[in-house]
Amino acid sequence: MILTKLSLYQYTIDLDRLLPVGKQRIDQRHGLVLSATISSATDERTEQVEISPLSGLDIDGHPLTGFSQHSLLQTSDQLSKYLAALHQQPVIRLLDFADETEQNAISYGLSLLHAKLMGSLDGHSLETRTIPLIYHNQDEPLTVVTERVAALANNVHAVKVKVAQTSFEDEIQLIHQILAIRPDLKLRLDANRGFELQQAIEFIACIPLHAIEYIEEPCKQPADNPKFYNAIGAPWALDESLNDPHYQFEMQAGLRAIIIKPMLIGSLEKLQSLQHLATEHGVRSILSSSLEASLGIAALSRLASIMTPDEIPGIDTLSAFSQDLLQSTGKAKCLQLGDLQLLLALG
Ligand code: OSB
Ligand code: MG
Repeated sequence: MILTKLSLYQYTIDLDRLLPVGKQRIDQRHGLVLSATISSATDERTEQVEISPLSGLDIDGHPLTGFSQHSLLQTSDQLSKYLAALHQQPVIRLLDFADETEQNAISYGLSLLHAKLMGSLDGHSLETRTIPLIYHNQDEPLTVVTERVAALANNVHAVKVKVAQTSFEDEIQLIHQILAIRPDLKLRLDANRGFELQQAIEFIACIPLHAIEYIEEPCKQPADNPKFYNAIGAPWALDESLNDPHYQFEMQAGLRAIIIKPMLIGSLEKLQSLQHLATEHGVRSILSSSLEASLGIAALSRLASIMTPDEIPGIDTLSAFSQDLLQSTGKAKCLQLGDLQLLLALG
């Protein structure tokens, strides 16, 4: 099977509501779509993948920090060079470039494209499950958030709540309101490294421990996370820490889950080895979005149903997108390739 057609597109999609990226907010998402056709004498198959590094500017014009290390331009530049080298080559060569690049979004995208072209993601359930993402934008009344909680389906058993964003009092109040509306809900809190050790302990002390599934990155200094657990007994999860190119899985007191964002981590092989190490230590792996559009979210959902069939991925971020991208999820407009900006076409 030879890569006979390769094309690269860029999309821009406005968001209907602001999405959190750590403490920052974005109102628009940009990314790339890579389309590839493989051909043999008798057969042909075309697949697309989304490659959207989480970088660029927030609503105040500040660069997003702590997520993808490369800009969209660096990504499209390197991809353009790779595609020229891949054109008319065997499909397996995608994996060589996935290994070679230091850009994790490209590594993920090329290895995902290989898997899709080989049919490895075919035939798994399309049922989309997600953990609702609850956060309070400063310009909205709190009732918007509580109404959203009240509207949650009964088969929703956990929600993700952003904390360490506004004031201690407001956030504790919000969490108590959530639990008053739905006492059965388990909380996946996410502090994005927003608390000093002592603040994290004091915050968690105000929430019933049995309601807490885990808190993502509670402490500013990740080395404090085990101390946090030893002080208060609340399990925690790693997210941002995995973005460090030198991150190596290491078991620590209270570590309950790792939040795997494939677009930030890299190839499917790398995701699987990370998951394997975590599983060996009884640590859960939760796949989660890097704010991809619907094409990327559909792939993530497929991947989660294969890699982590017993876990629900964190992909509720798609609900903020004003348009779908190639894969319809029922939004009024679903962008097609012809609607996107063509950057490169080979074959
Ligand atoms: O803080 O976990 C985060 C998305 C992009 C960047 C950072 C984060 C997120 C999410 C994704 O929260 C949604 C989820 O994990 O449920
Ligand atoms: Mg997080």
